Amino acid sequence: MTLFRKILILILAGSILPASAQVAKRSSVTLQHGAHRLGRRTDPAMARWRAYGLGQFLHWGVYAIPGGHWKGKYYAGAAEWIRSWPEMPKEEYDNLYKQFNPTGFDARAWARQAKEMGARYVIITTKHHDGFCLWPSKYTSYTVAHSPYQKDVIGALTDAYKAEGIDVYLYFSIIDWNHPGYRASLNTPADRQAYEGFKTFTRNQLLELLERYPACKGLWFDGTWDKAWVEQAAFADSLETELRSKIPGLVIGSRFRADENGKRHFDSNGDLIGDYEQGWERKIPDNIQQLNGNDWDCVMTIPENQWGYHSDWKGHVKTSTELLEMMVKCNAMEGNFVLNFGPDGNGKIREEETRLAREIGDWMKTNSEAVYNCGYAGLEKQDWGYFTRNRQTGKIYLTIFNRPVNGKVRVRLPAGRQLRTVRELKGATLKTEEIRKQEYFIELKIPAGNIPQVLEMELSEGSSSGKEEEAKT
Ligand code: H79
Repeated sequence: MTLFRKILILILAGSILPASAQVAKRSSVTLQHGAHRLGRRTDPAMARWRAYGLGQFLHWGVYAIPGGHWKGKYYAGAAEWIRSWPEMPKEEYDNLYKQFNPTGFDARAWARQAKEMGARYVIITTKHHDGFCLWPSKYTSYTVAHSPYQKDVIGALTDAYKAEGIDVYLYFSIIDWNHPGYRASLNTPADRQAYEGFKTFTRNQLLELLERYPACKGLWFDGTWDKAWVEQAAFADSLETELRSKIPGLVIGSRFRADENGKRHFDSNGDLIGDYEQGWERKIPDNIQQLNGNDWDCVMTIPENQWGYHSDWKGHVKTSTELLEMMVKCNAMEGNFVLNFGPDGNGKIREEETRLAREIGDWMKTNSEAVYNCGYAGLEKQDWGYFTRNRQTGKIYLTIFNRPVNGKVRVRLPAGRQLRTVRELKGATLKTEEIRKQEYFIELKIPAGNIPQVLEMELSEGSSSGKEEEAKT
């Protein structure tokens, strides 16, 4: 091919690329270990991930035994961090596994409850920062196999959730306070040598997990911010490729690896590393612009910051309507909402969590149509709540969290779109009134209550008939 033809093809290719990819072409730095792809994944496995809407997070480990207390003292931090508390003798914590015997654990009961709540996927802690493994890893003795319980918790959960039709994702912490080679930073040649052993161990464990649990759809990494790990761009990049080769379609977020300049989540060119933005922990973006068109998840705790079991929650505990609002807000901005549960040391899910799961599930039974496979509707956010749009059917939903005192929802539409009909889900068509050009009232029928109501709206092309009466000011 002549050089001229090559240049011509490049120019033509540039003009047909989607806008997002063209923006990404601004990149100026050549990277060995940056983003592997520009723009969203378009394969069926990722479409499946995108459609979940609601997920469950499970934090379970030996930290559930002290449950935020030690020798009568109250630990105010996140319960799964109790080992790092000066009041907690490390030696004693590292022997807690000898008491791990959750006789009340019933994987099927957890899975049923998650199903009833409406969760479409679950993320399970295989190993948190303390290093304790809920599966019988060959590469350390600090596992459930050496506890009095002995049985494979990850195996039981994987089977039980799969049986309920809930996709399983495995959480894995790179921070490992139990492994002798783990370091937060590498300051001496001895540190570097020790860390090489830790890297081999990490690779072995991850490959082991994917081999043992091939139904796993993705990995949710945590504890990747320490300098020692951030410096492993080449290793982490090739490991990610290796992991992906084991399970086709494997979903891995932006938290796993940094680029060679130590940039995390977004590489040195600002491009997302991994399949989705994984930085929304206990927080939700204000608007869709903040997400730059990327897939993303939000992982949320029920109290302010407790993931593992803490027997004595302090501060605000979210209600089911608050959680539902967070979920729909995420969905409306194309995100998945993942709600955390921290079962106790005996394997029971606490009463507060069970009640919330039931309340969310009750709502989902009638309204999940506005959640599953629903994303951004292309309409501006309005005061009463959130628009969502089903990616397959194109149906547009309104979930009303702030019911106006006049009982009417005010909907503004962009130029060129007209409101055709609005109805309750499986219910009556509602009366609408055109207030002015591109602006309508929808008269709600059901009385005000504390249940967020969902409506389905049909639009048609064309402008509304109302006269434009712009006041001169
Ligand atoms: O697994 C959950 C957390 O334990 C983990 N990510 C979620 C999914 C996480 N690890 N670190 N962080 C979140 C952020 C760091 C928090 C800390 Fe603290 C601030 C560690 C020490 C001070 C909060 C307060 C936790 C312990 C005390």
